[in-house]
Amino acid sequence: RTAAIRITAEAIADATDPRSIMDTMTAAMAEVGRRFQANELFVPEMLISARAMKEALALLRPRLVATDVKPAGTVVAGTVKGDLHDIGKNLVCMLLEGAGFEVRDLGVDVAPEKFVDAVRGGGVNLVALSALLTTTLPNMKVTIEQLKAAGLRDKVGVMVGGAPVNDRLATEIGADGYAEDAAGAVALARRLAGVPA
Ligand code: B1M
Repeated sequence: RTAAIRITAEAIADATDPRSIMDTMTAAMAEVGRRFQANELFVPEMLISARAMKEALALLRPRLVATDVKPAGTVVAGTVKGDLHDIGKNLVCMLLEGAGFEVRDLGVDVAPEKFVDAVRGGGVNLVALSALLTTTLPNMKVTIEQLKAAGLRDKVGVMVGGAPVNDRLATEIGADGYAEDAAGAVALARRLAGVPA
């Protein structure tokens, strides 16, 4: 963990592009996932890796969110119910803020009703749902259905993402779009909010 922080601080001091530091960390985390799947790493090591990445990302945060862009809209974001993975969602939130969006991050394990309440509160343009587990994917659909049932679905754009999500699933569950990564999420959010690229 200290090594990740030290290397990140050094890269920042060397004026390395923060996006490329972020991409390096993301690739390292993908390797952690591969090793976990191959039974070479276990949950405690995944936790250590996650903590290292979160703390290193905290150093990058001011560089990723620094913006003088005009307000682009308000996004309510969260990881869906049952799912505790938040590193990717946090990255998406940081880049959205950097692109001028106001982000209301509801955190992890967010019940559909919480998303509905946040949209009901008003002033929301987009809802951003993240899921990393195949077992929690259905909660994206449930969230969209509850927005519909509350009569709020037409008032917001809904974007979805996370490792097990794809374009087809997004269409099937009635989302407005899917993005593969955080940079793609910004492009998608701009498109859905009608902000020129
Ligand atoms: Co978990 N985990 N995990 N885990 N974990 C995965 C997801 C897994 C694929 C690992 C594996 O088997 N290879 C696997 C899921 C398998 C499946 O569902 N088929 C898995 C599992 C099984 C589990 C547990 C069940 C393990 C257990 O307890 N036995 C458990 C579940 C807990 C729960 O949520 N209820 C669990 C727990 C954990 C930790 C807590 C240890 C930790 C999370 C810590 C945290 O987030 N605070 C963890 C981690 C770190 C991982 C891996 C290794 C890395 C995830 C990550 O942070 N990646 C992951 C393996 C993997 O993904 N390869 C794995 C880095 C991050 C930058 O990428 O999150 O993909 P990602 O986000 C990307 C894109 O997906 C996209 O943009 C981001 C930036 O580019 N994106 C969006 C994400 N959200 C978006 C939203 C958008 C648009 C784009 O629009 C709204």
